[in-house]
Amino acid sequence: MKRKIASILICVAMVAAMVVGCGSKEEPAAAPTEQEAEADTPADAPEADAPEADAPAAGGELITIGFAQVGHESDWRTASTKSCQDVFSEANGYDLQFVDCDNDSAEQLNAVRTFIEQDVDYIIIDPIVSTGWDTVLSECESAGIPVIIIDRTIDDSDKYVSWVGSNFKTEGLAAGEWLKAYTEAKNISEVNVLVIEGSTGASATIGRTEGFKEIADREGWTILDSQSGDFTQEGGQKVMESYCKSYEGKFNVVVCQNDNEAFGAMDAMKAASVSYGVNGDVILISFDACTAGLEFVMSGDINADFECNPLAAPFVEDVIKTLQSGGTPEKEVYMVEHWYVNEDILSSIEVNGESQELTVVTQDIIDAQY
Ligand code: GYE
Repeated sequence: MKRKIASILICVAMVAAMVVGCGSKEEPAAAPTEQEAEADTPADAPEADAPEADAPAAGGELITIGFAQVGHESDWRTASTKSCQDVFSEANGYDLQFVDCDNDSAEQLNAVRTFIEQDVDYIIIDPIVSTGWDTVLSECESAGIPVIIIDRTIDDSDKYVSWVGSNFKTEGLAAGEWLKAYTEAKNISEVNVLVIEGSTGASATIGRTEGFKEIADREGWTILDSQSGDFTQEGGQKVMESYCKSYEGKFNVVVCQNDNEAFGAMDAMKAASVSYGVNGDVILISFDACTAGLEFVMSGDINADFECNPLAAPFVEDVIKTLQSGGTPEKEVYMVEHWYVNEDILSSIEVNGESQELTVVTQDIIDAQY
């Protein structure tokens, strides 16, 4: 559907919007409850599979959406892609142009420019890196194509209508606060940490690094090293192999900034005869809490996993419906997330002065996860 038709529809739909209201759902960042932990979609998630009366496809034509996805580096990413493909299906009234940018920023800028040439109705970007966006977003603006940012943030431009994602710094702070409470509970006084970062320049990496470091500095922990494993299993394994050689016997905490890196790090530690997890010498912390990650939490191989929720597409659709009906969506929409642990020794932690629940992983939680 071309924007010219869309603008006519907007006028028609504005009346409906005035009746039904059009604010997108705004979720608090990470204030988990038991009930939410058991739910398989974010609390209050908009219906993802059935367009409503004022839905984009109301005019009978498909809404075209260009989605410049980061790549396919992790289980999280696979779930994010599937979430978008499920929601923005033809059956739901969309024509989705999906581009896997393979973690290549230049390719992602090209993809966005191709969407402009194709004159799509909306562009969704999950920014591989957080900078270098202002020029291309100005081009989208000049072409009159609304841009929605998903997952990672952009630091050097605000020329987009909405961002839907997670608070990565809060995730990092939560990991730090959990480690502080856990080491106190276990009477561990020396904390020597190795960090395996995500992809360099990604806001997810920057936020998780900053958040964790803030607590490490406050508590006087030693961060022995912090290198990128590029959010992949292979990357996590390689970095951990070299850490096991360089820091043999010197570390008791490993922080992997996503589950796939943790899978690789576990293989490397196993090969180097380093024991980890609840019965091991090394405390293993991870982020994402994908299904396989949670299985490792339940088995005690990963001590704690800080969830990042990839199922944002229903919220993005909500933004698009709001725009279609002439409304103004929220500029920022946060996903609901939970902090998962193996042991039942701490029930909550204080993050940013707020008490946040810790959830012990059960099979039901794993079965409901992405
Ligand atoms: O944690 C990781 C993925 O941007 C939050 O990217 C996302 C991160 C996620 O590759 O697994």
